[in-house]
Amino acid sequence: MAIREISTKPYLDQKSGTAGLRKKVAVFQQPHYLENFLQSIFDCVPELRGATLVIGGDGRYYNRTAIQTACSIAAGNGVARIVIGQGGLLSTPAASHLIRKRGAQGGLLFTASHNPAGPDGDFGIKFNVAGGGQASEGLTNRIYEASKQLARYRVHEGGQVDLDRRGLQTLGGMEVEVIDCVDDYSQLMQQLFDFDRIRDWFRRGHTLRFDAMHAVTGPYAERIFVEQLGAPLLSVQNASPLEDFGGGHPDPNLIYAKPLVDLAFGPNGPDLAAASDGDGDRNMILGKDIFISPGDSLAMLAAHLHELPGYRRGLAGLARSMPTCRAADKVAKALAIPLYETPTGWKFFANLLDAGKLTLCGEESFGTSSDHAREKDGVWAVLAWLNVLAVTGLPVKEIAQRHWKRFGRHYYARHDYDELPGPAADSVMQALANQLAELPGRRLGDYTVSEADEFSYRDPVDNSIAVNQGLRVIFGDDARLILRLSGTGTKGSTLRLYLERYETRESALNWEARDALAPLVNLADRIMRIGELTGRKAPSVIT
Ligand code: VG1
Ligand code: CO
Repeated sequence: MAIREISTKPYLDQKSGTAGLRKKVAVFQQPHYLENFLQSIFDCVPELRGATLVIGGDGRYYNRTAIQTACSIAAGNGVARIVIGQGGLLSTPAASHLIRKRGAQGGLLFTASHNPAGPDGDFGIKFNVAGGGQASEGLTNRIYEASKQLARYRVHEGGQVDLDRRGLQTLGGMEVEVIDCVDDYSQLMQQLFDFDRIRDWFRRGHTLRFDAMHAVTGPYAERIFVEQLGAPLLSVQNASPLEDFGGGHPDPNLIYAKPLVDLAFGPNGPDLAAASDGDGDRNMILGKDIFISPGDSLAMLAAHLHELPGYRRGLAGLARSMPTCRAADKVAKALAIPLYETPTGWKFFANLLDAGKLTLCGEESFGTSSDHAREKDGVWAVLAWLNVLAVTGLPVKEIAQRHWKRFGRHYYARHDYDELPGPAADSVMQALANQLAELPGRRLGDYTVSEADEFSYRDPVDNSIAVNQGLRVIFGDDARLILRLSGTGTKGSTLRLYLERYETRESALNWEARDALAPLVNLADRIMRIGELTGRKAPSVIT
């Protein structure tokens, strides 16, 4: 048993996207593929030598194999201690918290989030840095550059980690600590939320249905909602994490979590229905007969957060990704706190959170979280809603309606065109880019374009600049159309069209989103000609 240096040839495609490196499982199974990428990380982050590293995954196919490889490479690179969730499981936010709590110099998260799993599905790796946030754009680029030059990796040969046995083990000179994947996380949640009050809410007969979609949040939901908060066992469904997520698509939205949506809109819907994704960082919130869009959820939580124990001091600031609807902006204004607009991807919130400029942030893609972690957090969002319901005593629908009355309503939808040939997707982007200069001032239907641009972002903390973050057509406060290319897909190109319309008239607050957005869909057709340029008659998914 020794540390060996193995010579290897670089792969040229190890470029991370919006949230880590995501590829088909078969790509990761190529000889040395995983080892190469991991070694590139260790080469770019020398602080890991002699330090603690957190490892976990969403439980998908190949998770256990990848974790064994990661342990050998970590031992080969002089990591002092590894902390791993039992069974190789850690939700993304729980891993982020552990990195912070243990003062680790980083974390390896094996997940492709909501992408389908199994031998023919996707696999992925995210590297998070000290402090718990995702590697910055700069670091992921350095890792990519290193991977293209890589000639050898260092590995500890012999021995395996027993992922199922809690406690301390060693691998070569490295300590390995296998821990319960929920303990630390649930302790943190108890500091942030009023568990007594939520228990009371359940005792008074209120109901929850949480869909873990056979992914990582099952154990978290059972422990927290059922054991600690006293919700009946049947409040959590699809609770056992499976390697193929039960053949499903653990993406909590109106399409992939349809059974839950039907339940919420059915005769005996629970007071709160919610779901999370593969790695536990997304959330969907529904009440009886109502779906709360992620942008609304962010705004409504912002308006109520100071009523919850962990947030009594108030909010330092709010942030949303650029395509996320501007509902949070209205709340920030009312609270007289700053609102930051960042590019898509949680990594852009990290600096603001570290600098204490932010308390709450979110994305339209069903992501919400606070400064308790450096990742979005599905179970946290559900607890926040439970706590708001318990404190206000109001149903979800009433909270939403009062909110819209006070702040106005942002109707919102995202249209995804999946698996397009790259050139077709690029041509749509290019066609819109070509019009940006001439759009401002033009009257289109009921709207006038106030601005049209390509979004770029200067980080207010380190002044780094991210360009090429999506195309925007803005109609003042009234509406926006946004177009960008996804950075998480593993097949072809995915085009995302985001539509937002703002209404303050009282008679216009309770429309169906689809009806409210119909005029904007027409406008988008006129300006962007997606159907004509891609041959697609309709989006693949509307959320
Ligand atoms: C998507 C979402 C983005 C999210 C990212 C990772 O990225 O739009 O908001 O942060 O997924 O989420 P893209 O580039 O495909 O639009 V997760 O839960 O997949 O880690
Ligand atoms: Co996710």
